[in-house]
Amino acid sequence: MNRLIIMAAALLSLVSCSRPEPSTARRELDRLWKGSPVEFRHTPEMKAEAFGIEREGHKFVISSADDTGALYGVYSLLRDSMQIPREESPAFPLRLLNHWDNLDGTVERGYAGHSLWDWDALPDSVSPRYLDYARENARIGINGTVLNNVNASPQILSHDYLVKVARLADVFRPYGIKVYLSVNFASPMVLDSLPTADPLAAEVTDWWKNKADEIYSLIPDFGGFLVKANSEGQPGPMDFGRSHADGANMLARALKPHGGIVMWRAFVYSPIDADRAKQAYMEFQPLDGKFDPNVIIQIKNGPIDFQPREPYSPLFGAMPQTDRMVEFQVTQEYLGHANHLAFLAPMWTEFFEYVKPSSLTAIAGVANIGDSDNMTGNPLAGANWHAFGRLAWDPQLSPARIAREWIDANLLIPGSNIPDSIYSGLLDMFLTSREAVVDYMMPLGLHHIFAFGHHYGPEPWCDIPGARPDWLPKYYHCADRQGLGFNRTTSGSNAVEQYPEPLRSQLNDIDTCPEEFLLWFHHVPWTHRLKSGHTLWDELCYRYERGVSTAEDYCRRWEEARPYIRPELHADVAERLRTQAADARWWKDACLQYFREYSRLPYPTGVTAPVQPLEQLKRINLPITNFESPTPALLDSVRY
Ligand code: BDP
Repeated sequence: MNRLIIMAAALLSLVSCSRPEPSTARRELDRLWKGSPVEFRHTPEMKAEAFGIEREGHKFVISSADDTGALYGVYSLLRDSMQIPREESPAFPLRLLNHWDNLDGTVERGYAGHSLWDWDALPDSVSPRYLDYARENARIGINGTVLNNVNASPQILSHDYLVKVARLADVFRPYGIKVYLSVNFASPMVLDSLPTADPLAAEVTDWWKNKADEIYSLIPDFGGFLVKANSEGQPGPMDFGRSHADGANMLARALKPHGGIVMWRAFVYSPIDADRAKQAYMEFQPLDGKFDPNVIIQIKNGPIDFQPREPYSPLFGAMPQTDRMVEFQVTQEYLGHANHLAFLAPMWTEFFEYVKPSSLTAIAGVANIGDSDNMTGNPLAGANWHAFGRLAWDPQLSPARIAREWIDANLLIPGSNIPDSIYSGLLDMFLTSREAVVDYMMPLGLHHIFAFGHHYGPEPWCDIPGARPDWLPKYYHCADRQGLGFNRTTSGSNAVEQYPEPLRSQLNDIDTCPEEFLLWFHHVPWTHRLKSGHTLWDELCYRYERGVSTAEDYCRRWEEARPYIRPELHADVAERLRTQAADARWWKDACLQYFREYSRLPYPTGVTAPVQPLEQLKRINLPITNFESPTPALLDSVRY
């Protein structure tokens, strides 16, 4: 009897000390690896979201301080059960997707169909795809999602919508994902007819405080707000004579009692007549140190706007007393939409060569996700969603490793014995693809020579009477009889001054400026010799030519890999790659003929002369909106 009591007491004390098993982690394990020899160990001294994996005899032990860490450990073990023991923790505490989804179901700059969020059906009906979405994100460590477009409808803060948002938050919570919302600064005026949205007016402060209380009563772990203010027509504190700091701090104070944050975007167009590349810095740098601790300034990776290649935004180094985060664009607004292969891990790791991850509090990626069957439109674009999450977790991961992970899990027929040479050809396609896009669209630091509006094809000649000059290609390429490129040196707009030494002097000197940024910082004479020994004109021609031949080569490699690729993907991707190659020729023909009107130089040997006359290319009109990608059939019909 005594022994029984002692045993029961011992058992009871065991139960009370140990935590229950992390249920989502166990469920995922049972779903993906039934009967697996895995034990979870609660290790309170570990960091939030971190995990460790080790072997004990025949079993694997996943240790973590919290359930999310355990879940991440499961996905990590499934990805790699060889490198054990290991311990991992995320580089950035906040790793978010930004959806540019509108409440009417369209997705701004989204090329994967409509929004995944079925607002009409919510909250009563919950699509099973929300769970798929949560799992996909948790698999790569994403822990937050901003559900709606930065060009935000005030309606998202109405009670009806908040109830729908709460339902989504319930689905995502077990997967460690918090929900955030983009908010419109004029919401109090639109939703409740307040006479003002002045952040210093008491009625406005109260409105936001009450709104925050309402949100947290529905969603206790709500993440916070993302704000686009005083940019591209969006309302903001400056409409009321206040600063970005006044606006951001007012919202931050409403959220603070609940633990929420404000991500305030630095993507602005000042009314001032300065070089577009200087504006965010000019507007925000003087505000350094004026933001509340729960405000983070969200800065696009480059100073202009998600171009195929930009130098890093100098604002990252100019606000040491303010929390900063980077905004990458996963959706390919300027990189061929859902048609082109452009694996973006190399672009993002290039950014981290200049901006130390440890200087950033968080990381956001503008999502490339929609309601298409595979959620990303182009099946290969799934690799960019994967890459974003993986780099948000560990920015030191190599693009090759990330690409391999994705190819192995998503492209190849399981068990297919793909020969090494074909596999490395495939891998190389991913790793070179971003540079190929740069070559055939905007080599040597050219930027923003896209067609107005849809940002798909070339339009370096574009002129729209009445448009802001800094929305037009000529503002950026500055082609004339002397040369090409934007002079941002001390003799020009002096944007170089925003960079620290010694980089500033390096960029300022035409001979030391990295050639990939040459035309970003310099107006270069057509006959100036580059490192290759070629003149600028010849090098420009060679780069366009190289871009075209690389894109054509992708079609051949893809065909070669056919026996090893999942059949349901092969034909779809083959058609997109054909379109990519045709688009590359379109870019080359349009840009070289147009710039040649200024250089008046012959095409160098080895560069095939453009096929379609410039006048014909200028007439191409793509009737698409900024919510869709042109189909191959549409492109063929307008081009030939
Ligand atoms: C530009 C997009 C536009 C976005 C804007 C932004 O063309 O659709 O609203 O950025 O980031 O790249 O706010």
